[in-house]
Amino acid sequence: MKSALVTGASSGFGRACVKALIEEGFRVVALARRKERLETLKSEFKEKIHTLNLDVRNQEEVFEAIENLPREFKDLEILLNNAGLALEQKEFDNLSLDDINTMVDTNIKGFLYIARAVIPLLRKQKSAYIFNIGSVAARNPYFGGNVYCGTKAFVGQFSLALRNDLRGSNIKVTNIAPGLCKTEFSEVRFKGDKQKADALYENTQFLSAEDIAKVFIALIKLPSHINVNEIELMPVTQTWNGFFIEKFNEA
Ligand code: NDP
Ligand code: 8X3
Repeated sequence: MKSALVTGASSGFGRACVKALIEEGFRVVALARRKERLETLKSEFKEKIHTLNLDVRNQEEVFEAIENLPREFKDLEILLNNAGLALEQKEFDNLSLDDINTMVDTNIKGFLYIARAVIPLLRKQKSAYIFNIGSVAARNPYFGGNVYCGTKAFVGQFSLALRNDLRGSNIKVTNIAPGLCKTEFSEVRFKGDKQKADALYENTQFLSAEDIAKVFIALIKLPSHINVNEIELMPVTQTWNGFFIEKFNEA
């Protein structure tokens, strides 16, 4: 049976993709920090799931856990490198150093630890597939996006560059860059302020985590010779807001 590893499996895109992969006949290694959420997945999917309760920022734990995967989960063919977060939406110079570090350490460094630990396993397969979760924020700077936008731009460029390094390996790489999608993302960003988070999704149509999972599964099912480098998706209700132009007040 084919295996996949999904980071950020306790919520949102990750959890929806775990379920979709299992429906497609994969065994899944599900990684996240919240143990109780992982236990719920384990009790639902039993032997089809192996849970890794860890923080992607912990370099040592990441490498140790992946090195010691049970034999029946070690033949990884798919990596969904998805765990990530935004914190706050305010001017960079008002952002705390803790928040800056958490975003960089999770979205860039933790993301790289996972890729670095898993790619040697993917290389052992006849073919394999790496999905990185970027964002529309990578190419569309918005007020207060600063560090988060930068981390997702990193994911996008790293994904493209990685394809060069993997040439000849039969490992595909796709950067999936979603727009507005209702998950726990905004609650995390606004640090539990549910009202502020909900306001973003009020009176509009947003993407769901299941929508992302559908796109993910459709990509997996493409013919083996096609590599989709990047895919950006938004709800139809979302477009761009254009440039902001400062107007001087006349005296
Ligand atoms: P959620 O907040 O619902 O899920 C985030 C997941 O990441 C959780 O499972 C969380 O698990 C995990 N995670 C966060 N930090 C860590 C860590 N240090 N170690 C391990 N796991 C971690 O948000 P989404 O599903 O929306 O987000 C998934 C990805 O999609 C993120 O990279 C996000 O930036 C990106 N994205 C989201 C969009 C949106 O509008 N929702 C749009 C574009 C991109 P736990 O807390 O249990 O560790
Ligand atoms: C999440 C989408 O626009 O809130 O990556 O940054 S956005």
